[in-house]
Amino acid sequence: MGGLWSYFRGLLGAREMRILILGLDGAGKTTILYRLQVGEVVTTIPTIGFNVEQVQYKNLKFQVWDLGGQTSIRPYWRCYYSNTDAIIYVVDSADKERIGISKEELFHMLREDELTDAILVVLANKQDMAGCMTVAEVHQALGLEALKNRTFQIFKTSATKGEGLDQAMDWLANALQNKK
Ligand SMILES: Nc1nc2c(ncn2[C@@H]2O[C@H](COP(=O)(O)OP(=O)(O)O)[C@@H](O)[C@H]2O)c(=O)[nH]1
Ligand SMILES: [Mg+2]
Repeated sequence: MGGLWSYFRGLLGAREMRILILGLDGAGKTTILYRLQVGEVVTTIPTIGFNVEQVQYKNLKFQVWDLGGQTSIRPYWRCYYSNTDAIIYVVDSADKERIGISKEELFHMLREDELTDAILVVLANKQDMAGCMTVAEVHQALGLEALKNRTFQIFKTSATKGEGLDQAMDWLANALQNKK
């Protein structure tokens, strides 16, 4: 990385921008958050019991938590949805078993009123793993052709190798700039 802040420079100093990094556990979200090298990651555990990892750089705030699992805590996610500018949705391309759950979670979330205008970046992560789904297969398995009226793009990444993230962040920074 390293290019991140040159991409986002045009957005700094404007109003606060909020970016959520979401996906099933094990998809690679925390790895990506650290890869972005935004600053110190602070983990908070709200009393209702899910981990929220957060980093802030100037007016840019990234927040991360795991989807899936307990449905009882779902309503509390809403506390974090307001004023969300973008969602980075991370998928483990090697996890064919749970891609259906990942799809359900994604569309469940996109139905939230407060996320109507959020830009969506899907990262087909773990592309370095043998036998993983291609980016086209992930697109298909998530049913992304059904997306309407949403600024959206999918990228292939390997968070551990640091591949593909620059491209995705470059696109996102541009999309945010156009939205501003
Ligand atoms: N091979 C491979 N492993 C990855 C990649 N991204 C994350 N991982 C690994 O997958 C596991 C889960 O990653 P983590 O970031 O904790 O996932 P999270 O639960 O979504 O935050 C860790 O062992 C990571 O090292 C990737 O692109 N390729
Ligand atoms: Mg994590």
